[in-house]
Amino acid sequence: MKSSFRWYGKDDPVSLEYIAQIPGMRSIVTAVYDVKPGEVWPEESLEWIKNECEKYGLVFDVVESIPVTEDVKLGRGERDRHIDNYIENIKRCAKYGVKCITYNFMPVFDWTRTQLDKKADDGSTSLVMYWDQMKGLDPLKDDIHLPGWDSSYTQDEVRELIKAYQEIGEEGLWKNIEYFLKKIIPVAEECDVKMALHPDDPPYPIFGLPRVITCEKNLDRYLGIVDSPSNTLCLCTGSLGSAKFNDIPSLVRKYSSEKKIGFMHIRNVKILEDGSFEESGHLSKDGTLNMNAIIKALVDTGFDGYFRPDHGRMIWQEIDSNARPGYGLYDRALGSAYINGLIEANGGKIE
Ligand code: DNO
Repeated sequence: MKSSFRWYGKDDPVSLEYIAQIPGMRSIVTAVYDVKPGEVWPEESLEWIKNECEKYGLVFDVVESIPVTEDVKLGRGERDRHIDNYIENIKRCAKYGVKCITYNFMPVFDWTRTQLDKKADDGSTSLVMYWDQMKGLDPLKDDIHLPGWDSSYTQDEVRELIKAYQEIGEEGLWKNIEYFLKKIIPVAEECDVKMALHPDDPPYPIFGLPRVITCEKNLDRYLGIVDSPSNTLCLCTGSLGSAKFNDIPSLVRKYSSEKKIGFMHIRNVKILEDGSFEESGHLSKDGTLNMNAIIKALVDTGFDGYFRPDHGRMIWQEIDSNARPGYGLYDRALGSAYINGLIEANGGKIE
């Protein structure tokens, strides 16, 4: 398995030098952040990332993410131009050594949380989604700014998008997914790149928006649209695992045996009585997921793709460092070391 770590580029307070010092670290997961979704990434930016990583003995071979625009997801407006640019971006990434590209099909908002700095008893903070903070919020009526949401949309734009998604519904979204996949997967295959689809986080509809990358049946449907070694999942244990109906070790075992996992996001999450959840430390005992069963499933099925520790808590005062919520150095590095231990103890190999 290939150990990787997310890095937000030159503005990330977590340096490549520090990342390279994490035991077993190999690959950097990043993106070009200063280009609007739907546009083409300059080659110089990709070359710069590759060279920076190499200076520290790291490999730039995973992209997270090339964003899929709302026009593509809604099947309207500039869809075809955006897909052409997406294809060009896949080719460019491949030219600079990228082997795996993460993306998602979540309408309007990526991950949804109600608080990014919930303090635990030990003083650490983490991201949470509490239903009692969500209840009563109606984005069609209220001006809502949930943490982590793209603030480039005005409230009116958000309302228009929500209505457009409500009109196309789940089946409309599936149709647009199919259109997109049929265009991009053959190109990714030619370029020897795995496209790794990130599940919806959390894996159920929010504010009446259709969300379909949520459960085993829908993951099967997705993978069945184009049968190709390049059509894979970014199996995020914390996203799928924030709903009790997903049995994560069994999903990992199944999709890894089928060679349908391009990338593993590995973190724990604690589901509360009412379905709310808190991002916990990676250790099994601290959350709801059995982390050893997840790693054992990967090792038993010969998984040789990329994995990364996912969100960490903020510990040791790192909250003051300006690192993005969930993306500080310390707790993710602890998560990485813990995952390494589980891999080794199960007889797996870290490349
Ligand atoms: C959250 C991340 C997601 C992920 C995208 C992939 O921290 O795991 O934002 O990067 O959904 O497209």
